[in-house]
Amino acid sequence: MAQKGKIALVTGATAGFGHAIALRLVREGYRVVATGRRQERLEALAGQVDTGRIMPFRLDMTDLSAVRALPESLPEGWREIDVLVNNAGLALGLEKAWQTNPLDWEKMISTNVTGLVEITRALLPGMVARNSGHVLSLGSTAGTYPYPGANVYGATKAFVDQFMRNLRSDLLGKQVRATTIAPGLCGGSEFSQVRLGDKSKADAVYQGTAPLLPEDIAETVAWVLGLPAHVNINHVEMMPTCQASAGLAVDRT
Ligand code: NDP
Ligand code: 8X3
Repeated sequence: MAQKGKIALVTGATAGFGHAIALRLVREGYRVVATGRRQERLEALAGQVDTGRIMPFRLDMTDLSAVRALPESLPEGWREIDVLVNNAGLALGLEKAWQTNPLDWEKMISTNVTGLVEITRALLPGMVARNSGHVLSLGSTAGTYPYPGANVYGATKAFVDQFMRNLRSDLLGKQVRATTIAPGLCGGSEFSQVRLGDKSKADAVYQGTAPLLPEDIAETVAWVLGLPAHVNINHVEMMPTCQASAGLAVDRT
């Protein structure tokens, strides 16, 4: 197995994409550090695979001193992270910009942007020193295509994509890869429930659709990581077949 012995750290592994990605990477031969705030979920995830394949590690992405303390705070034998999957993130609300709660904006920025850049900054020196590694981040189609109510969420995802592209510029000449995966409508996760705060509203988002599923994202992550070392995928945009980008809007009132 090509990835045998390598270590991947997946943020936000307690639900949705991160949970599916962690399990998929174990199947690919990685040992996985699974992070998130809900410790019991991390323990349950680790219990789904052979002992020693997943290391549950509680980490709040907005706790910058904990994020900056990586990798030294990881248990011995788990510190040399080969692959960082920046997956933890959230959207809050769909209100128009002038109606939003500024605290929601702050939380999205501190998780999707600040936490993501800080953990990348913490783990990148090790990858560069070993001249081997891969940083893979979850962007979104919302980072490319605006829609009403996406305001700051979409902007955080645009940031992620440009951060990954700029990383590649800095990393030119190093065997450290950087990739954004930007999915569109994806069900089977807690994303819409977190965003809308209500299960029935969240279910309505996917009603009558065949959305992407967390396993589709995990499959894409495995594909990107499994490509030969001389191949860097910069950006993957993926949508379910039932979705397309909308046209520009014109106000005719
Ligand atoms: P989920 O809500 O199912 O999972 C989000 C994960 O992020 C959870 O494991 C949660 O863990 C973690 N998380 C959130 N805040 C923090 C925090 N402060 N510290 C640590 N972990 C945190 O969402 P998805 O799986 O759907 O989304 C995963 C990523 O993919 C996100 O970045 C999202 O923006 C992006 N995305 C989602 C799409 C979708 O349609 N679902 C489409 C495109 C991109 P815990 O609560 O335990 O801390
Ligand atoms: C999640 C996809 O369209 O809800 O990033 O913004 S969308």
